[in-house]
Amino acid sequence: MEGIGITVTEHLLIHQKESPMATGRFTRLMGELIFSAKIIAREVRKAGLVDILGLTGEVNVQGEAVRKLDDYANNILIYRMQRAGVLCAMASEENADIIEVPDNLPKDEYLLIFDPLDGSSNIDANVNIGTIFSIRKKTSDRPYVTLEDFLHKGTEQVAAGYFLYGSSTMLVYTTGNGVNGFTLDPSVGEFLLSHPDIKTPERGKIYSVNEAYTCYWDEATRRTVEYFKSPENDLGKPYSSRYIGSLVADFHRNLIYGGIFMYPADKRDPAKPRGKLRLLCEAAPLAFVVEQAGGAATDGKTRILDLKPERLHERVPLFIGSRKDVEKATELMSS
Ligand code: P6P
Repeated sequence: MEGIGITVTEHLLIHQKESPMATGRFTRLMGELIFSAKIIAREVRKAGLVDILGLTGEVNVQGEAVRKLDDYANNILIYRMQRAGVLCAMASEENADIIEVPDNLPKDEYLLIFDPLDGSSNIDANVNIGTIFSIRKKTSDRPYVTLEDFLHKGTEQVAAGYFLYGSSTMLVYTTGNGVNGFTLDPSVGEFLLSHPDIKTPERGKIYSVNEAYTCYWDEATRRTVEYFKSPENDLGKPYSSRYIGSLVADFHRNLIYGGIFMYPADKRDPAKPRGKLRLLCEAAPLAFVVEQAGGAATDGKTRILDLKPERLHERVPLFIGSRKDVEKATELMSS
């Protein structure tokens, strides 16, 4: 009988015995995360119809105006994941401090870090947005969780990925054994394996950067971006410029087609000398995914996964995508 394809739950169970998370707790964690994303996807789909758009009047820790859908996604994830019974704490891009699982709820040793709705400034324009997640394990033997438990290198992630709310809803994630993509079939409410074993081209033809900030870049950054626009580059012709302004959407397109996404440091805001993107909830999870797909990610000098954060919301410059493009950018940034 013609099946409907492999569901993400089947995929998790097939690989559960091959993974260090063989106890089923990891499968349960992913199951709850997927359920939360289905709820968020439902709200994103109807955002244009219900008065859920617009501002809540609040401002998040990043100083950005919080839109209702942002808030909604953040609350859904916190509420559901606190009840998953496998976490001891979480950290959200929208919350200043870590979020512990209350004592009256079941706990375990996993930590979850997420950006609940990245690209949210595009919500009103119906542009693709996404949820980025990073799954780690508490390694300290303290009986309680502290901020220190989150401030570890990206190499310690046990899993990472993102949900993309676009023309279709997708889940792309890795547990360190390659990258797989799943597409939500809304008719049955299941994520089905649609992109097995994703590998990103070793050199792309696309560069993604917001060139409005050229005047704020240092000389090395300008030289690096100019390389991708030059007919003298290793591709032998200028790369195409593609910039959506929604990290998950820009990242996903480059993952599939090849290319490089850059968000360099700039001199715009003295409070953000290392750029806008966050290490723990954006750069590190996407760096894990891209490396597992054969790509690379650096801050212009150092491998993203080797960076140890000093603060929960630490920001880093990000050069991520096809390996040869990132290597070239890192070489030029360091020259
Ligand atoms: P800019 C969205 O607000 C976001 O955090 C990322 O999704 C996106 O890549 C970036 O900011 C866009 O920033 O400064 O180019 O508008």
